[in-house]
Amino acid sequence: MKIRSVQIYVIQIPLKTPFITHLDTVRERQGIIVEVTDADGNKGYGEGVAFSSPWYTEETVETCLHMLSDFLIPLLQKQTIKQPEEVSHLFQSIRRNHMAKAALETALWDLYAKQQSKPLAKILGGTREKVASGVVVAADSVTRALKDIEKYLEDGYQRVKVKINPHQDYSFLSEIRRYYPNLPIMADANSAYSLKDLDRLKALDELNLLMIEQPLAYDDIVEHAILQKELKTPICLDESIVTFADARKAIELGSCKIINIKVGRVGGLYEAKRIHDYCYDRGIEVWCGGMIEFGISRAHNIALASLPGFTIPGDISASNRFWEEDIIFPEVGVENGFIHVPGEPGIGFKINEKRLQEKLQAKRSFVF
Ligand code: OSB
Ligand code: MG
Repeated sequence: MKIRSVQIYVIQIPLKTPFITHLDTVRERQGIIVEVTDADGNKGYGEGVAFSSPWYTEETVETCLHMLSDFLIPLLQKQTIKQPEEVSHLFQSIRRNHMAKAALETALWDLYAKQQSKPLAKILGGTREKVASGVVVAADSVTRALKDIEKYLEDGYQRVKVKINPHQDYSFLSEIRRYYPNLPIMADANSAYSLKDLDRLKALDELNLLMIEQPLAYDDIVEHAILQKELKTPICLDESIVTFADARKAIELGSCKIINIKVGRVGGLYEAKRIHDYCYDRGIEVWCGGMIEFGISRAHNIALASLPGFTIPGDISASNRFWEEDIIFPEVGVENGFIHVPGEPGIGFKINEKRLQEKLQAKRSFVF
């Protein structure tokens, strides 16, 4: 792919409103933008989606910078690659650190698609012209949640996900259900429960939720299998699925009926597509997860969600869900509940240089 240089930009932008979960409250979003330039001057972009602290996974912005600078970029400098499919294999000598890997791997996919003058969605095998858009409500009061939902429904979102925990579940959700009897609602627990809470979780069955996401420990697919047998509501796994092998094991064990695929969590688009293909062949529904991301990762999500197995609206919202101003042109918008899949080469969005410079905290350059 004739890579000439890699630039890393670290940015930080405040969220319009705090994103509250039982694990952490995100007010400021730090992120890593990776820019890969080839010998002809084509540029591919990727985004590192780790947070500033390790509350969602073990990675952080700092660990990603370390991995990229000291291991991943040097590997790429040593070895020429023909296609982005080879990158996962190249990175196999480094254990985990999936978000760091995905930041660079996704940039190479964008670059490759631009070199081929094709939309990334088409390169990946996407079949949709638009993807269904869902939104996440991460508030700590039902009044706030209802206000947010009202606004999001006006914006056209098709599905609402609500963050839950043992202090904010049945009465919280049933209040929302009372206002919106027919709304597709799902709940995400981010591992707030254990099997001791079986009755609390069973009580949610009557609320007609689309699914419950990651109710139990992030690393326990055995207990999720036990729970799924007790629940009518489908379980969706998020944190538990960090590799293709995890997806296979969880499906074989009956730990979930649905999988949330996040490109960063699984180490890149190649692994994300492998999980999609495996689920598609077996009739397991998948949807694309979100990471409170900036426009570059959002663009990669749109391309991924255009694959045929993404049958459930994902956590892919408009740029203005989180940001006063995003770092891409045009910004991602939602129209009648859908996001248009770009037809331009690569991710189909340009970088908003002015915004990037305005929010820049640090920059590193690597010449090949
Ligand atoms: O558990 O899905 C999650 C955001 C950050 C970390 C973990 C999760 C989330 C979300 C998605 O819920 C938010 C979004 O980007 O829309
Ligand atoms: Mg989740």
